[in-house]
Amino acid sequence: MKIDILTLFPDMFNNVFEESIIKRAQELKKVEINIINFREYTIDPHNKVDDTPYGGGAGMVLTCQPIFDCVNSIRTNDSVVILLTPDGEVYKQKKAYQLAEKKHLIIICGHYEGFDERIRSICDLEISIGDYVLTGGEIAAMVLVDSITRLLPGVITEDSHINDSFNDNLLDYPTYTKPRIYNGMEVPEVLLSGDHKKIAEYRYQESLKKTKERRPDLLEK
Ligand code: 6GU
Repeated sequence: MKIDILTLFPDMFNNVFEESIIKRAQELKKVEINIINFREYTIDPHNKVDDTPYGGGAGMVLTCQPIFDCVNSIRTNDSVVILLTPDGEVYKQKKAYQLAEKKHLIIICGHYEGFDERIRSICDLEISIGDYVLTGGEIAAMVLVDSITRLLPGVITEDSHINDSFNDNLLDYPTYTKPRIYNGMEVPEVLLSGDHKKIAEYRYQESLKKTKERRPDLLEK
């Protein structure tokens, strides 16, 4: 998979993808991540990428030209163009799985007070990462890249994400490792039993219990 991220703040991405699983995914050529400063595409003599809003109001608005020209120069028939904006569809694990199937993602980070409404016309998808407002789409882009990359075949073993929270709309079950007793707290006996059927049933019940307590909304789906 190839992921192009369009941003005015490329330095925000320094080192974020240079650690741990995303670093390894790039080394294994499972994903190629490019950070593109779309200011390089402006035709404005002063390198401007924003302007005042028609009708008045506070703040500066991203103009169409640099983003249109940048997207048009990199998009192919395989591209999915994603706009990151707080008024987009709220991002869920299901969408991460869908996007992990794609060949090429183009992720546009909105910024400042907003962007020209006509930018939406070149986007296939508008995504928000939750009901709060960020100063820009950069951190949301990092969230998308992380959550999608870990799902790509060969990046982590499938076993590691098949039981993730949110698969089947259930939160993850509790896990334990050595020692068996720590500060007086014991590992549940069933996990030491070696009875895999019993263990699976225990884990399912714990997932269900935790989801009922913490996220009853998930069970309604
Ligand atoms: Cl994608 N962008 C901004 N600016 N704020 C957000 C967001 C995105 N998702 C949640 N809040």
